[in-house]
Amino acid sequence: MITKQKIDSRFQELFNEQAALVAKSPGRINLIGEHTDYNEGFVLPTAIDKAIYVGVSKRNDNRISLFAEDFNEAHEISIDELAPSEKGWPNYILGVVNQFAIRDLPISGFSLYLDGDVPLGAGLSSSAAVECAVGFALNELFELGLNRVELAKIGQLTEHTYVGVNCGIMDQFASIMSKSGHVLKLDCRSLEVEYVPLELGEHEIVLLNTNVKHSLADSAYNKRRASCEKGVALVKEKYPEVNSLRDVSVAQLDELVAKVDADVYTKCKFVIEENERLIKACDALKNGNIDELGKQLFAAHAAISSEYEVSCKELDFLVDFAKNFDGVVGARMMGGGFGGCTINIVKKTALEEYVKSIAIAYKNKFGFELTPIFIQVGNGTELI
Ligand code: GAF
Repeated sequence: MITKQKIDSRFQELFNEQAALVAKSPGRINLIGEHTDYNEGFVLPTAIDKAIYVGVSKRNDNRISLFAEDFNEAHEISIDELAPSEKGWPNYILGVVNQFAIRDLPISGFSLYLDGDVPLGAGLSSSAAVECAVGFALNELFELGLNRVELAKIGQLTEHTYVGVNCGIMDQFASIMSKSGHVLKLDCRSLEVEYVPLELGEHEIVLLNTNVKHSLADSAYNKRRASCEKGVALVKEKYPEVNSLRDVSVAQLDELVAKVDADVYTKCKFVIEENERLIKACDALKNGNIDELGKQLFAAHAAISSEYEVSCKELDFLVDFAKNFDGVVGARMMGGGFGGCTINIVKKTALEEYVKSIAIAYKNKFGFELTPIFIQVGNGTELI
C-alpha cells in the first residue's frame, strides 16, 4: 500500500529535502458511454481506490527534477527548454508544465516524485491520474489559483500536445471531480456534473484485466475521432447548426452519410446509440433496476466490438464468457479499447465462482493470466 509516509521518505532519500506537499489523484472506471466524450455526449465514470501520488517541492533555480518509481528513472530539464522526452513518462508531467507556461502562470523550478498503484496500460486512466495529480500539486505549490475544471482541461491538453492522443475530457474529469459512493454523469458539452449514487444492491463490480494493450490503440483512437468529425462535417453541409454528433440523429446519418462513407456512418451511428444506451443505463441505476443496467452494458459491448471496432479477441472472449455465466448481469470492455479491462456487474453470491472460472478459461484460451481487480469507489484528487 502506498502511504504519505512512503512518499515522504522516498522524496527525502532522492532529493535530500522534505516534500512541501503530497497530492493523490485516482484512476477511474466508466460504467457506460465510450467514445462519447469527444463527441460532446455523456459519460458515467467514477474514481477508484487506486491512485497516482506526487510529492513536490520548490527549487531555487529553473530546473525540473523528476523521479518515477515505476520506471526507477530520473529526468531533468530546464523549465526554459521544455520539450517532450523520448522516455515517454516525463511527458505527462512536462505537458502540464507547458500548459502553465502557455498561460504565463508564475512557475519556477521544482522537484517531483511520482509513484502509484493504478495498473499501467489497464485502461484505468493512470495517465490522466498523473496529469491531475501533477496539475493539482503544482497549482497548490505555486499558488496558481486554477480550479478543478481548468486542471482537468490542462490534463486533456497535455495528452493532445505532449502525448499525441486526441482524447476527450472523461478521464481527467473523473480523476479530479469524483465523489465517493457516486458515479458522475458528465455532460461533455456543458461540463455539468450530476452525481448519481452507485447503489448496486446485491451486486458488485469486478474488473478483469486482459493484461494486453495492443499497439494500435493510440493511432486507432485518433482515427475514430477523425471519422466522427468527418460525419459531423457531412451533416453540417445541409444542417449548419450541427456542431458535434450530440446534435445529429440517425435519420440525418441515413440521409447524408450512409451513401457517402459506409464506415463513417457506422462509427457515427455507434456514438449516437451509445449515448442513448447511457441515458437508459443511468435511469436504470437511479431506479435500482440493475438487470436493465446490465443489459445496456452487454448491448454496449456488442456495438463497440462490431461497429466501432475498438475491441480485441481477449476482451470479446471475456464478455462472451460473462454472458453465459449465471449471476453476471452485465459486462463490457471499458475505456479506449484494444486491451485493458472489462467491467463486470456480478451477483455477490456468484462472484467468487465467476472469477475463478473465467480466469481458468482465459488461461486455457490464451496461455496467459488475466488479473481480477476489486475496487472501491473513491474521491477525486486531494492533498494527503
Ligand atoms: C480514453 C480517452 F482518454 C477518453 O477521453 C475516452 O474517449 C475513452 O478512451 C473512451 O470512452 O480513455
